[in-house]
Amino acid sequence: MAGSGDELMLLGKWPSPFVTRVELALGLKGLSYEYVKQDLVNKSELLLASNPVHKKIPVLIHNGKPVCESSIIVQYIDEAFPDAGAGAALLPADPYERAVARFWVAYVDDKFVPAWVATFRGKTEEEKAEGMKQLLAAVETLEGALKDCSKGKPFFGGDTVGIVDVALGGLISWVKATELLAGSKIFDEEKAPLLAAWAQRFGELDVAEKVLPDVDGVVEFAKMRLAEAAAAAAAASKN
Ligand SMILES: N[C@@H](CCC(=O)N[C@@H](CS)C(=O)NCC(=O)O)C(=O)O
Repeated sequence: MAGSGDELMLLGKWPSPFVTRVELALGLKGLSYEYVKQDLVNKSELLLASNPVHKKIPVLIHNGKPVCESSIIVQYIDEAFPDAGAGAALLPADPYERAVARFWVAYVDDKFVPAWVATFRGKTEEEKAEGMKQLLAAVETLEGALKDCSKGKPFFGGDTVGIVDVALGGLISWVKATELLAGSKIFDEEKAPLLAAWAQRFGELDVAEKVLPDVDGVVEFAKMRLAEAAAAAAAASKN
């Protein structure tokens, strides 16, 4: 467990990118925790009781108290365990820089994630193409954000990984899997060179190597889910 009486339990399921964010934050802080795998078809009493509003993973349970929503959990971990790990904070110390970092985390959640989801969950080819268009626009915006936030340093957080790195880093395997499934580049070396180099650098961190789901596995998982969704849609159209 986390030490000095702290008990941490993570309700998760492979290969959720939102769970990956929390695993990254816990790993960066060097915190140990119990991983409790969830069945999202038959949700456990523990999940339903811990996240009664959204009923989604991840949930972090700290000494019996649940914290929900991956971006909030990551910030909670940083604030609850300020001295853990190598000592580097995920949130900047300066209030203005904290606000800027939180803005970009919200941008990833509100713009990047829904566009990425639409690239493979869109009901028609047009919806998927529109998702890809919006995703590439978000990538272009994030390329500028990386330039401004990093100020020539390796990460959004500067010399060390910050909350924006964790928010976007948790999605890297899925972005790569989507590139393979869609047959087009998202973190394109030519159109978004800083972001492409950042993704490579982030993926090489020890914590990322341990935690990021294997890309081929994610591709297989996504194909399986898409086939299931297509079969369910076909069955529904017959009724
Ligand atoms: N905004 C949420 C998204 C979490 C989410 O979508 N979790 C999915 C798994 S990847 C889930 O629990 N789905 C179950 C459901 O929707 O019933 C977060 O960042 O934590």
